[in-house]
Amino acid sequence: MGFFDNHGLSYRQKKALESERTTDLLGIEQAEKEAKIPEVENQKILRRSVEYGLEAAPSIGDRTISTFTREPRPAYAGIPTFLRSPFLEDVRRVGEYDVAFIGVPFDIGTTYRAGARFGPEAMRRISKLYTSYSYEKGVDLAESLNMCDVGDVFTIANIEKSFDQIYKAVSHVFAQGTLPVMLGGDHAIGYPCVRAIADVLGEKVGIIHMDRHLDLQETDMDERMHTTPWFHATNIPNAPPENLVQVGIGGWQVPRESVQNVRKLNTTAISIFDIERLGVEKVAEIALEKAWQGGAKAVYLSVDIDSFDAGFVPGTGWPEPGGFLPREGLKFLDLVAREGICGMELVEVSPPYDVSDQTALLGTRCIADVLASMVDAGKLGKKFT
Ligand SMILES: [Mn+2]
Repeated sequence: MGFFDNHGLSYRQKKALESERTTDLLGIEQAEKEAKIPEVENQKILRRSVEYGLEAAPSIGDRTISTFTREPRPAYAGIPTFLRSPFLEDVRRVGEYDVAFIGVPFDIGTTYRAGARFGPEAMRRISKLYTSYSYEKGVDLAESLNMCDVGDVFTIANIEKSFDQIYKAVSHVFAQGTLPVMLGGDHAIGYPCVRAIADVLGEKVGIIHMDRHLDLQETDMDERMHTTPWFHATNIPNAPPENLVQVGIGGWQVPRESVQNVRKLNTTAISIFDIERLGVEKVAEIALEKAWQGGAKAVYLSVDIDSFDAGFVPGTGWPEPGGFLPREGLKFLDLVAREGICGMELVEVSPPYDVSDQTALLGTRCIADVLASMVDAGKLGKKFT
């Protein structure tokens, strides 16, 4: 008998006895979850593409391929709508959908780099890289949601008139019971978007706002620029400042007037150091507690892409180092979305300053993840069933 007999079972033998341990892995769990997701809608899309786009040339073995692309393949082909959702030409029919993507090509509220008017276009284009299925979430959006892209709001070269247009567009979609998802656009749009939702809802709405900046000034350069939306949004009687939570704040671009308004208005500002100190889960818990307090009926989600560390988002109006890392930010969004939101905006993607579309891609990712988290948590599905 050698000394090794006292060492018990070898590593591999032990692992064989504990084979069920692999199910502790989320990666394996999600692979198993995939088996339960139907493929009905995806099959319909393929069949329709062959019908409308004609059968492929005889030499092509895969008969799901069509002559003209009418489905999400190849990624480099096709006319981009957001996440390949059908373009809804007749917006009077928006109530037939669970989710509507609304482009808001507006950047005259910017105080440094402009370019966010091209944000919707860039996010639509890069969103072609995404299938409808997310591995981590175990959700296939095509199977769970009816989504449409209603195109862009007709914005005008005038801030206040554009606000009126955005207000009308978001009100129309939200009043039909469809989740409005705004592709910004600079952050000034936050005010008309919240005003629309608060007016249609008629009950208290909370706001969760991810940003490096407070955006709480009354005016900037005498106008309601992208540094002002939350001052005006929290003036709406049923969107009170006590229910505004601002997460990720910090750095050298926060005007002192905004900071003074945190105290005056009694909003909740959560610094990026709080994320570091308390962790994402705890911060999300605090944010949800504050946003939903006092009988809030719904929570609106505003995501400024500059809340992420500037290294990940070069294509934005006011980049600031030290923000959320992508995995932290996405985790925070997951925790917020699971409780349900009534609308979302993704703002400040400025393609002229972007590198390899990475800012637009992260913006797209935030939106897709929020939708999948809501579906997974049962907060969104074929017309809320
Ligand atoms: Mn910002």
